Amino acid sequence: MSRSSLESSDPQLWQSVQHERTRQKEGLELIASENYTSAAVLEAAGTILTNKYAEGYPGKRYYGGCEFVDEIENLARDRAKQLFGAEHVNVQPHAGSQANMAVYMSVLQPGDTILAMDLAHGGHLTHGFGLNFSGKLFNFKHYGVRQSDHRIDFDQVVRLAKEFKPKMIVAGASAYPREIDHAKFAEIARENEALFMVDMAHYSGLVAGGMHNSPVPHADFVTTTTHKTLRGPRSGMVMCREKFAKDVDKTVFPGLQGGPLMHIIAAKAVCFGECLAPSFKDYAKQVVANAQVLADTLVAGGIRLVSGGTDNHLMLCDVTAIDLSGKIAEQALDKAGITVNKNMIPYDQRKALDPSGIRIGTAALTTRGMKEAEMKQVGGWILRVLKASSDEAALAKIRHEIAEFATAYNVPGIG
Ligand code: DSN
Repeated sequence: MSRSSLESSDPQLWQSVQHERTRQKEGLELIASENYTSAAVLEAAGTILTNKYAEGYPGKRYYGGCEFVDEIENLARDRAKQLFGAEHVNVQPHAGSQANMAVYMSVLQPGDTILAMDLAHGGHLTHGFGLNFSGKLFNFKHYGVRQSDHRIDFDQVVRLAKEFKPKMIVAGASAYPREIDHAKFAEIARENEALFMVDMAHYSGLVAGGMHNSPVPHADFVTTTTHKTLRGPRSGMVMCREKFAKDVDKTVFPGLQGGPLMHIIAAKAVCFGECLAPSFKDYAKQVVANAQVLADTLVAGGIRLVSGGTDNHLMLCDVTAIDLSGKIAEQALDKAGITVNKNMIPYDQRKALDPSGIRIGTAALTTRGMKEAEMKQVGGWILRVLKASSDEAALAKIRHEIAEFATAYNVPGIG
């Protein structure tokens, strides 16, 4: 095999990349926010487009030589609009945080009140966490899930909306295993004269694939990352109603960012093209089917799931019920070649760095072509690890079995 340019010019860096390739190939990736992009998305992200400055928007740039990157950004915008039925799209946010920041800053003033989901109940850092820009700049109030069934407490949402009169209501979550009723949120926002934003980062691929109701008809603003269930490059995007288009665009640039990452925008265009193909619907359907089988397998093995199951791509396991903590479970699974993340569960009595739960998602393994039968096997390994979490020999044995199993499944871009 001929040596790559990277291998020749920077063997130290190349070596780390090789180790990561092996980790991705031999392990079982179950982090709910991760996925494997296609080889075409990877190729676009690695193109010479990274060389180009293109501050501004197509047709209105501050640099010469933008005729081809204009074509690319227009393609990304048009495909995103078609995919989600959005009135306006800005594909320049570098990540989900910038997308959310752009929405807040385009129509709100510092100190304004926003009602969003509590991080401890499944929300996100940018939905008002105290150490995040959102919590520092805006006056966030939080709703959560009911203790009885772990579903969003809409009575509380209504109560808090009436009490605090927020300028904006935010729906969307990072660790909520159930379908979100966007229409209901929109109605509450309307009744309280609040703007409505949905951060669908986790489930945008399910929306694109028809497996989750779309927030786009209901919300003034919809943000998403592009690398989770949507399976694109690591990045973000804002969609909004036409009347907010100018405000959003000028907040993204020059408000928050300088030059857009044109290689990543190209990769987003490729991703949106892939999501428009009929086969993406099959993918989204399989992600959900896989999550349901994995959830059933874990429950049958004695694991307690937050809300009792899942409607989407993820599940939250309360591992305290089997005398573990989230941190210990994550570490044991890691040793066996299964990657998850420790996670707070609603009403958690433990702290974020060693919470009661782990979060598991099926988007990445589904990309490798795994189906229901494989999910039963994967669930079996998870149960074995959790029941032998301090038995190093047992974990090493499972790691070996998993490496043998996983190697047989393709990873796009690796083979
Ligand atoms: N950090 C991401 C997640 O894991 O859900 C959200 O941005």
